[in-house]
Amino acid sequence: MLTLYHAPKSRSSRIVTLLMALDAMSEVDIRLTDIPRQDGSGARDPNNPHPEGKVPLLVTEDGEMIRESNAIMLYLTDRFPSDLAPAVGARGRGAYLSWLFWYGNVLEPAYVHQIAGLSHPALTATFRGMSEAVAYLVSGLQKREFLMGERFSAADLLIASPFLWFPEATPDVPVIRDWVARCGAEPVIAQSEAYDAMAAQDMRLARA
Ligand SMILES: N[C@@H](CCC(=O)N[C@@H](CS)C(=O)NCC(=O)O)C(=O)O
Repeated sequence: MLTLYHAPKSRSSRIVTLLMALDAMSEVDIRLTDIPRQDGSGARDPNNPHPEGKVPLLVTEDGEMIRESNAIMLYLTDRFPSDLAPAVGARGRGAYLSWLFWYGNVLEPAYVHQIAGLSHPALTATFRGMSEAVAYLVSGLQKREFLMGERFSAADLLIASPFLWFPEATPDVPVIRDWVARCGAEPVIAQSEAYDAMAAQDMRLARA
């Protein structure tokens, strides 16, 4: 069985959402894991083997550790084939890979730099900025409901995730706002939020 180290209401929540969408929750042992939170609560969990104590971390049956949300999502969508992602060799695979890696390599850095109020020519040269990222996202959503076409995909799940957590950070562009709303209306989003609420409660009770 696979093992997922998961902290409720964190970046690992999107992995739980993906597992639900893939109908693969029964294939994974989900270990509820504490992490230090930015509000000062929480602490590193000594049982979490992630080299930085972070989540998500997926461990395979033979003990291989997979870190980084997009790597884990790619692994899971390959391992559990579905309409959420094109298989190797299928049409759209290149776009799918590009969206997953663009999230980690470009969007998240640009988003964090903006939140931190950072600006430097080296950052701009490497990542560009949020206005370029927003323009790219808008271009990807032209005449389509979701990034991969007419269906919700794992790429939508990943890329919409920061805007679903922090709606106020959603770029004020109708195409993006409407797409985030469509993603948020996917039934697995509410299911995963309900799972996390219960998991957070279980963790509080276990600590008390
Ligand atoms: N790039 C990583 C980021 C993982 C990450 O920063 N996770 C946060 C939770 S939202 C964490 O574990 N923080 C605990 C810490 O910083 O020690 C990914 O997307 O998987």
